[in-house]
Amino acid sequence: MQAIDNQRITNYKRPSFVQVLHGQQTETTPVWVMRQAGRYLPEYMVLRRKYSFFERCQTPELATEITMQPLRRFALDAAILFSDILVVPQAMGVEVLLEENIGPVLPNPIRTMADLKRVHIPDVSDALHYVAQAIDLTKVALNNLVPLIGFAGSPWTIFCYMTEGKGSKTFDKAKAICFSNPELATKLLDKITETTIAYLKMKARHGVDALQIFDSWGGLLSPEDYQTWSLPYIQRIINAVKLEYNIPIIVFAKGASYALPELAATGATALGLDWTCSPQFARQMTQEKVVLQGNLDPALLLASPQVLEQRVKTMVSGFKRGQYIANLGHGITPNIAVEQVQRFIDTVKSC
Ligand code: 1CP
Repeated sequence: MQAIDNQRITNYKRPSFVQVLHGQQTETTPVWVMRQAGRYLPEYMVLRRKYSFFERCQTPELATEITMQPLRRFALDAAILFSDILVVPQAMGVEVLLEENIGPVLPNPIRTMADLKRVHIPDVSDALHYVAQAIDLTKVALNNLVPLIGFAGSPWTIFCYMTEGKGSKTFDKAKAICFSNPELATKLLDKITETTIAYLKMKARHGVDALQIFDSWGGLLSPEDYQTWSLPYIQRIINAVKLEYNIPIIVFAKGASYALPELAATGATALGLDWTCSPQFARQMTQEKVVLQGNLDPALLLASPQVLEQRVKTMVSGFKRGQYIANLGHGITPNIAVEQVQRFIDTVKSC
């Protein structure tokens, strides 16, 4: 395969991300970027033109290469395995396509009890073996110098796509199922949860250093509904994984800062924050129970260098050293210049 070297990292060791998650002191604030492997990188675009999205996810050499791309440019403190949250519904028997200019499309969404019969709990070591292989390969490339994050969507966020059939600003069809057919909603969420537990355990078994659960659409729920339709399923995952593995778990519930106290009580090691809450508010809501991660508005990477630097400094000093991992408040967008990512990382390191 051309343009792929899966070259090992040899020159630097970056332990601070794992140290912070294990409650240890560090000299610098660890930093990584959500969606750091993605479309703002010209070298990603080269592979994107040559291979389809799921080819990139399902070919371990390609997934490894894309995981490594941002690490060759930037002194990031963690790698995140290139994949997608939607490989899980795919493994459960639901077709998922990624359409240009539209995004994920699930042509046959789950809306009835009859539809639910099509959904199964797979043997993840079979259906998602390519993810395990990509982890093995990436671990070799990372050479124990940079930690690797494995991830999954939260059951609620996966449920949103499986019922709605595509991305949405409101996911009102997904919510309608919860409100009008709670039995169906619960049964589907149970299946997703069981699959996700097995999936994350597999990742832990293959040696990822931390897990992140993306509850990207958690914030679409009211505080009351969050307690019913998202939190208990995340709790089940944390309990099940922690029972077998001593691995840090980060929960990123976008737009759901109202649930920070409950999320801090789940046993999660760290909570990811979006930019709609201040460091002071997040700390007050969570006390000293968890590490906090975030939360620069990704749009600030479009600001002038001076404004970006000043806002990063304010953010880092707001969270204070220790129990903190710097990141954006959501994924980096394709229109960001690589120099601004460099500036973001350098500024965190200068604080
Ligand atoms: O090249 C392309 O056009 C594909 C764009 C793309 C990429 C780079 C998609 C499609 N997924 C990914 C990779 C991806 N997805 C990663 C890689 C690791 C990294 O962070 O570098 C991760 C962690 C995800 C997770 C993901 N996929 C989430 C949760 C995180 C978030 O941003 O909230 C979600 C919601 C998805 C669904 C998804 N997959 C792809 C897109 C464009 C979307 C979002 C669509 C929507 O808004 O509904």
